[in-house]
Parts: sequence; structure tokens; C-alpha cells
Amino acid sequence: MSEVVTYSREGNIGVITVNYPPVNALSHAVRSGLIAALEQGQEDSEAKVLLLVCEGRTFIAGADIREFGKPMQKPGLAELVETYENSEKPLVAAIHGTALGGGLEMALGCHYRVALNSAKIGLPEVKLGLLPGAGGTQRLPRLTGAQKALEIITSGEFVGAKDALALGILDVVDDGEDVKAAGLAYAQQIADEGKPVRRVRDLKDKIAADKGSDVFDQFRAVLQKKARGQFSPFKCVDAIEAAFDLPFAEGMKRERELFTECMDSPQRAGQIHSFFAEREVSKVKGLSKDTPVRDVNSVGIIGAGTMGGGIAMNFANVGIPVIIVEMKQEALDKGLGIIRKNYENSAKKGRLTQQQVEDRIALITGSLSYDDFKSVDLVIEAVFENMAVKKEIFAKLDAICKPGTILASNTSTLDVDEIASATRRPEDVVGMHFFSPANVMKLLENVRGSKTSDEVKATVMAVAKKIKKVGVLVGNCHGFVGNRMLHRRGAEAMTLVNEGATPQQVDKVLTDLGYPMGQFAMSDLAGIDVGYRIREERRNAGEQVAPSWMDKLAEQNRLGQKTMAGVYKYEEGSRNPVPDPEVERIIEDFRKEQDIGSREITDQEILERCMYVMVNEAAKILEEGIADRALDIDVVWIYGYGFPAYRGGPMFWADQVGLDVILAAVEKYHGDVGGEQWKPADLLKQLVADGKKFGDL
Ligand code: 3H9
Repeated sequence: MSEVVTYSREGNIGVITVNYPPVNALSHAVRSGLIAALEQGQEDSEAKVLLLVCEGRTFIAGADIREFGKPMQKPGLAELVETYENSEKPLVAAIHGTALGGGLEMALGCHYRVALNSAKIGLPEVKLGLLPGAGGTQRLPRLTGAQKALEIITSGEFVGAKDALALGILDVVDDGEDVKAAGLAYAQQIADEGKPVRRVRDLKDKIAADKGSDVFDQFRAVLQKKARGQFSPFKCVDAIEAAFDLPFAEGMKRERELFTECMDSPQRAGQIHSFFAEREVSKVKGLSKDTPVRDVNSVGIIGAGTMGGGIAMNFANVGIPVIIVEMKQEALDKGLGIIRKNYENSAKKGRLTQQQVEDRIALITGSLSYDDFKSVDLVIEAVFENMAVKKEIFAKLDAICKPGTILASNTSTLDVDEIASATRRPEDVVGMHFFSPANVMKLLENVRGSKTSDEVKATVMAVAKKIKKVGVLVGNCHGFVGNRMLHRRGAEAMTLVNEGATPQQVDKVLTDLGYPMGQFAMSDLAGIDVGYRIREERRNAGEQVAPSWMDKLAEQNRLGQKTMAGVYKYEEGSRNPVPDPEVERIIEDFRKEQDIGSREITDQEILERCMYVMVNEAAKILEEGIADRALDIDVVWIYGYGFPAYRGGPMFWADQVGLDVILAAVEKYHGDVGGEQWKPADLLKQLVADGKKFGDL
């Protein structure tokens, strides 16, 4: 008997227990252990009903993702589920934690399902670029009907136990906390009542009700918008439809074919890279797991603007009290009002109850005095990007805050060491760069200064997890990882338009790659004045910053969405960018003024110049140690800038394009376009010379 799966008996219930930390994934050892334990249960004449239950924090969380890409050793997962479903003795699955993917498919192969109230179920394969490949697409619709199965499988979202009960996926929900006790009680009831085996594959009602329905085509039309460019969501729909068109065994075959297509797709590789990268970033190089972490039980925020307010909500959402300090009562009232409005909107959408809204708002207090920061554990400064102002604030904080308070800046570009130099405790100073809207975007780019202590680094990474963000620790330089790369892309995009491309052509190339919005739609969202002010400041400081057609927009008060006109124009109440002939004219005039001849620019050139310029910069970022690993950069771009997770992040994407191809293009553009941004990174040259990839670093 394998150690990861055991068989025992309690009265007349045979108990099959999986114990394979951390998440009881269905590795080869678990699959073969499950077959052996089932055989034991069948042979045990005293056992009337069999119970499948798991040790540890969760029921089976799915196939073992680490085995993907290698040939699947027998027994396969679909075969395992089938063997369970074929059992002549009734089988009960008892679920706690999360029954996900192959885990839920195992439970669907059992004849009855009980779950703790706190449990969740789901088929998240689509988030790995896959579809449920062990009968999930065939069995779930037999319980829920087409619409719900489509929603659950194509979204990959988890469903709470109560909802799963209402949908017919579970038979019983138990209010207790002991999953084994709940499972035994339900199994006993089945034994006492002499209930028969009940195989999901034999259920017919829901299939008959939705057979031939147009729900599938309607759903595909919705996905065309929601999952544009993605492969597996559409394959999920095909597989679910097969449950309605084909007998069970043939439906299973169809599911297998579609699963294999997904498994072979590059999107699957990208998604799985993203999955592990997201988990890997929390393990910071050179920072021991035992580094002490400071308690953060209260937070101070400076600035009640959009950023400050959004940041405050993150803490209130997890029960941590926040004090926001502003200069003027009016600004404070406005900021607090916006926070309330945001929470009220969530309540309207059914995401929060009114009580939750009130509880969270009660945790956020406003003040006009820094004295209220005396005893907080963490202060985050979120005022506008001006070094002199930030230094003044940090000197004040240093004088007021208790020893041990972490002093963080939400700066998106400025030198954290210079900010720290305004204090007598640079070891307690760190960057915490949130992304707008801060209550929504998942990335937290934590910036270590040269003197930031390990304890402070470990604490801000723990804070990220606590407030449900993905924290990435990066080094200190202008723009850090994300914005340093973005600035390169932005400048290149602007130049491409100088040379003859249209803004909408540039944006389309980027959205076709999978970004939710293009460079210029993003500028309109952020405000054209932001980039303009930065360029002006640099010019005033004597730097050589070429004039730009975007300066003209700012000078004409076309500031983006907020003035309903920027690079695009906007209709009242809409955020949809509409190309504007007026902007075409401004660009044309600018070209004449600067004596730039316009030429036809291909989409391929746009893709190369916007993406390769970032990859080249990223190689320099790695070379300088600003990012520790290529995967840190991938995670920054996926969670901070909407880079499609199915492409694995810009570095994984670059590895797939081929670093030799990219280097050749970078060298060519260095010759044709020139500039520091196209100077090939030494690391890129080295990797190509060694025949290596970013992933090998
Ligand atoms: C599938 O089932 C395909 C089938 O339909 C058909 C096949 C034929 N495998 O997230 P955490 C590791 S596809 C291997 O930090 P949490 C994870 O890497 C699968 N390892 O914890 C981490 O390792 P480490 C469908 C896995 O409490 C550790 O466990 N299932 C797997 O925040 C802890 O993870 C899914 O997609 C796995 N399946 O969240 C579920 N899952 O400590 C994916 C986790 O070394 N998993 N690990 O960094 C999750 O959504 C979350 O991990 C879960 C726990 C909610 C379970």
C-alpha cells in the first residue's frame, strides 16, 4: 500500500484517505494509491459504503501540474475516475478546502458528495490553458445543465459550498469543521438507508433539457469579447457541447482530443509558467525563510487622492485599521467620499453586504495631523512625484513615528535611497509601488533601497500576501522594473507615430498580442499631462528630450479621458476610444514642422519595436540585478500591466520568439533608429552566444 493513500475501516464504512501535502495533487503515486485503496475497499466484505477523504488543508486540488509535459504514467486520471465511478459499493466524497480540477472530477466520479460549509469547488483548468480532462466537461453538465457548466468551466472561478449545493453539484453541506466526521456521518446514512450507487454519467434530465439549445453559440459570442485571443475557453465550450450531442463514452473521447489540443498549445505552456512564477516570486533570492517579520496591525497613509484611497481600501478589506492624512479638510472629505462610493458600488453589484461596507469604512479614519502616525506600524506616502516634497515628508515621519515603523513610499519612479536619506533610519525605508486602481490591480512592486533591512523586505512581502496582492521585490532605479520598461515602450510607440504609423495601428498591434489596451489608450486613461509634465521637467533640467506630437495634445488641453479628448476622443459616459481626425491633423502638422517624411509602417515592425525594446531593457534590468530573475519581470508585467498570462510574461514570450531573433532585430534597430534604448544588452548577447534563454538564468 502506498503511503500517500491509505485504506482503513470505521464500523461498516471503508475509508480511503489521501495524504500528499501540500494540496493532495493527483501525482502518479496518489493515482496508483487510489486504485489500490479502492480494490481493498471492494474486497473488504465488512465495508458497505466507501468514503474518500483527504488529510491536511484541502481535498484534492487537481492533477499534479508538475507532471505536465511529461508522458502520463498509468493509471491516467480519466481512467482512475472511471474506476471509481464503476465501483459496485456506494462511494462518498467528503470535501474540505478546495476540490479543484481533477480533484472535483474525482468527486464527480464518486456517487455522493458532502462538503464543509467553508469548502469551495471549481474546474480552474482554463486558467492553465487547459480544459477539465478527466470527465469534468461531461459530468458537470449532467448535474447543472449547460449554462452553469459553461460559466463554471470557462471562467475557472471557484463556487462556494452553498451555491454548489443549490446547483446540484453537492448533496449535503455540513456546518461543522471536521471533514472526516461529516463524511462518516453521511456515509453511514447512505449505508443505513441502503442507498444504491448513483453514477453521474447515467443522469439524463439536464442533458435532454438543453440538447440542441443555442446556448453554446450564444456563449461563444460572449467569449469572443471576453476571451479574445485565447485558445482553451473555446475548446471548453466544444467539449461541454459534446456532452449534449454525444453518448457519454464518445463525449469522453471528444474531451480527450480537445484536452490534447490544449496541452500541445503554447498558451498552456505560458499559463503554467505564469502559475508557478506567481508562486515563485514570494521566495526572494538571498532572503532566508526565517527572516523575522514585523507585525503590521495599523497603517498610516499620506494623501487621500486616487492612489492613497485605493491603498487604504486594501488594508480595510482585511481588517487592518488605516489613518489617512491630508493637508486640507476639503481634500480629505473628497477622498473619504470616493472610498465610500467605491464600496457602495461593490455593494450594488452584490460583492459586499451593506454591513461589510460599514465595517470597512469604520476602519478608515481621516486626519490633518502627522501626529496621528505616532504609533502606526507602517506608513505609506502616496503624494505626487516630487522628490523635494517626499523628502520633507520622510523627515517629518522620521521625527514622529515610533522606532520600528516601516516608512514606505508609493513612488512609481523616484530614487528610494534619496528618499531614505531624509531620515535617520534608512534601514526602515522601502518602496511600495501600487498600481492604479490600487484596490483592484494585483501587483505590488516592493522596492528595496540599498540600506533597507532584510526584516523590512520580508515584512513588505508578507504585507503583500496579507492584502491579497502579488508582491515582487525589485531593486532601486528610475522606474524600477515595470515603469522603466514601459517608458521605453511609450517612447518607441510615440516615435513610430512620428514616422508614419497611426496611434490606433500601434494600439491594435498591442491588443492583438493580448494586452487589454494599447499604449495610447493607456496614456488617455492615465492622463496625457502626466508624460508631458515629466518631459517638460526633464527639458527644464537641461536634458535632450525631443519634441513630440503628444506635447501638442497636452498644450491643446487634450488630456485624455478626463477631458473627453486625448489621443482619441470619447463620447459622454463612454471609455471607448474613438479615432479622431483632429489628432491625425495634429500629427500631420507636427511631421511637417519637424520635417519628418511619413512612411508606411508594418504591424510586424510595430510589434518588434514595442516589444523588443522592452525585452532589451529587461535584459539590462537583469544584468544590473534590479530584478533577480526573469520570472519576476514576467509577474510584474502580467499583474501590473495586463500582459496576457497565456503568453507567460514578456521574458517567457521572448524565449519563445527566440533570443537570437530578438538580438538580430535589436542590432538592426540600433543601426537604423539609434539611441541608448536599442544598444544591445550584454546579457542578451551573452545568452545568444551560449545558446541559452532567460528561463535558464
Ligand atoms: C487538472 O486537474 C487537469 C485535469 O482536469 C485533467 C488531467 C488529465 N499540482 O497556491 P499555493 C503547489 S489541472 C502541483 O501557494 P494556496 C503550489 O505550487 C489542475 N502543485 O497555496 C505551491 O507549491 P510551493 C487543476 C500544486 O493555499 C503549493 O502547492 N487545479 C498544485 O494559496 C501551495 O500552493 C488547479 O489549477 C497542483 N495542482 O492555494 C489548482 N496546486 O509551496 C491550482 C498547488 O512549492 N492550485 N500546488 O510553492 C491552486 O489554485 C491553489 O494552489 C490552491 C491553494 C487553491 C489549491
